[in-house]
Amino acid sequence: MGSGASGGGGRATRALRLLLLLVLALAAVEYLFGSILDASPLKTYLYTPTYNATQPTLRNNEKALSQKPNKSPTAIPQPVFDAKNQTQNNTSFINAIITKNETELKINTTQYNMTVTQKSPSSTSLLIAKIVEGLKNLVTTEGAVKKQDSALPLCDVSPPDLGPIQVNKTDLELDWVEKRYPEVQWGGHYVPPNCTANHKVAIIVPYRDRQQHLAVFLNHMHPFLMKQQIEYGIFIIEQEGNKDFNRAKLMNVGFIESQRLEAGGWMCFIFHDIDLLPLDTRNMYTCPKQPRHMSASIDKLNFKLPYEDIFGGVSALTLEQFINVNGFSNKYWGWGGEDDDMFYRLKKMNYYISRYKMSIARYAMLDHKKSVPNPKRYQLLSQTSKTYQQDGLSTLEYELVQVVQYHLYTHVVANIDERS
Ligand SMILES: *[C@@H]1O[C@H](CO)[C@@H](O)[C@H](O)[C@H]1NC(C)=O
Ligand SMILES: *[C@@H]1O[C@H](CO)[C@@H](O)[C@H](O)[C@H]1NC(C)=O
Ligand SMILES: *[C@@H]1O[C@H](CO)[C@@H](O)[C@H](O)[C@H]1NC(C)=O
Ligand SMILES: *[C@@H]1O[C@H](CO)[C@@H](O)[C@H](O)[C@H]1NC(C)=O
Ligand SMILES: *[C@@H]1O[C@H](CO)[C@@H](O)[C@H](O)[C@H]1NC(C)=O
Ligand SMILES: *[C@@H]1O[C@H](CO)[C@@H](O)[C@H](O)[C@H]1NC(C)=O
Ligand SMILES: *[C@@H]1O[C@H](CO)[C@@H](O)[C@H](O)[C@H]1NC(C)=O
Ligand SMILES: *[C@@H]1O[C@H](CO)[C@@H](O)[C@H](O)[C@H]1NC(C)=O
Ligand SMILES: CC(=O)N[C@H]1CO[C@H](CO)[C@@H](O)[C@@H]1O
Repeated sequence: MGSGASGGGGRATRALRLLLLLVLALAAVEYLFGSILDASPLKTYLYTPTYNATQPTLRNNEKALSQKPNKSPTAIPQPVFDAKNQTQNNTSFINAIITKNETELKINTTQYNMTVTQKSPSSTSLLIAKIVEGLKNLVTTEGAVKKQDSALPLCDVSPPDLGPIQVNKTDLELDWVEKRYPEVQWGGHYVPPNCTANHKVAIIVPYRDRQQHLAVFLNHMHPFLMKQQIEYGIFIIEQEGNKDFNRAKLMNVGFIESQRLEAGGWMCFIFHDIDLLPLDTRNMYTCPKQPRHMSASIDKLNFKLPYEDIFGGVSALTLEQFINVNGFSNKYWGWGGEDDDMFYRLKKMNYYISRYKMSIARYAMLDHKKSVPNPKRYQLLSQTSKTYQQDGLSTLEYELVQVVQYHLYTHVVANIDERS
């Protein structure tokens, strides 16, 4: 914005701008939540499970009815994304939109143990990304997120009793883990009971074939995160189909879906491999001013940083940072490269990587088979700084297969294969 204009002309422009923002906001709400709202009785299947055991593989076999977005996408102005023109520094407006109608969007979990929504293959995600893209060019101070009135004081900036902790890698039953954390709300959502959290963090975990890790991960992460007195949600994003694992694209899906599900929106995103468990509660799961690489010091790598620019494993990005770099690439199928790709994006946008010191950024890694590296990764990487604007959130397409809220996590299943 930066214009110094004042007086009548300035006010008029401002009013016009606000009007435009309002229109955009309504359109965005429509797109972001249209599928949920329209769906309500017909396309949202509400299950009371026959038994309480958590069952991550539970599926609704019914394939969804098809539904087209009922508004023409052309109605939405789509500002050109210009990497050099990053004057905007505040994306709180996006959250304001998502907050818009909390009462309607809140999934009522008091009545059902499980909420399943399904929708047809659609390109609405593409539209979502486009909208997000458009909004980020509109800097506004008027759109600030309204702080919820709360009688509770803010939580301590540095919560008490933080320090090194043990990890228990023993295989566990999810049922058993579930019973241990009654204070966690349905969907793996936690809000500190005695103070107002300073941070609202979505933990995004790309997932496939790691059921033995899931229980261990949840059993470790919930008490770890609770200790830090943050508000958080855990989202397990599973890839459907037989194509090679695409970690980065799943994280893009997790970004969009977690934001869609959370009425107030998340401000901070931690992208987390399921096989990494933090060993020190001083390793705060929050987003600092610069992107943070969190898993710097891993037991299986002798607690040494493999290379300076590494950004894989566990990393933290603010909403604004993630949008500014256009999310992750969607093109990395198979193991490797996607985290370096993100590093290049961040560098291109003049961010730098921050880290805790090695004595704090410590992680234990769970055992698993080594994955097959993607032979194309170097070639893809060489293109990143030229192509990232055309590869990422702005071009994300996927089929949301289902969303299930279990007690300790929200399970999102998506088919991310490219449609031919
Ligand atoms: C689920 O478990 C709770 C507590 O263990 C029990 O009270 C409830 O009846 C169970 N629900 C069903 C549907 O089995
Ligand atoms: C870049 O931002 C400035 C200030 O907001 C604006 O005047 C200019 O038109 C923008 N340029 C592009 C290419 O968007
Ligand atoms: C954005 O950054 C500019 C310059 O750093 C600053 O003047 C402006 O107040 C900031 N705007 C917001 C909304 O934070
Ligand atoms: C949100 O929805 C509720 C229930 O439909 C309605 O009463 C309320 O006015 C809406 N709030 C806003 C801000 O639109
Ligand atoms: C959720 O459903 C329960 C049971 O029907 C109802 O009592 C409660 O008011 C609902 N909560 C919200 C937020 O709608
Ligand atoms: C964004 O703007 C709001 C309102 O001006 C301000 O309270 C908030 O601190 C800003 N956030 C960032 C990251 O600049
Ligand atoms: C790990 O957890 C299992 C299951 O609760 C328990 O039997 C075992 O003693 C624990 N091991 C350690 C080292 O705490
Ligand atoms: C919140 O306060 C209650 C009552 O003082 C206390 O029992 C409980 O342990 C506190 N919970 C946390 C997470 O600090
Ligand atoms: C954790 C939870 O909400 N469990 C509920 C599952 O459903 C049964 C029956 O509706 C409730 O009694 C449980 O409290």
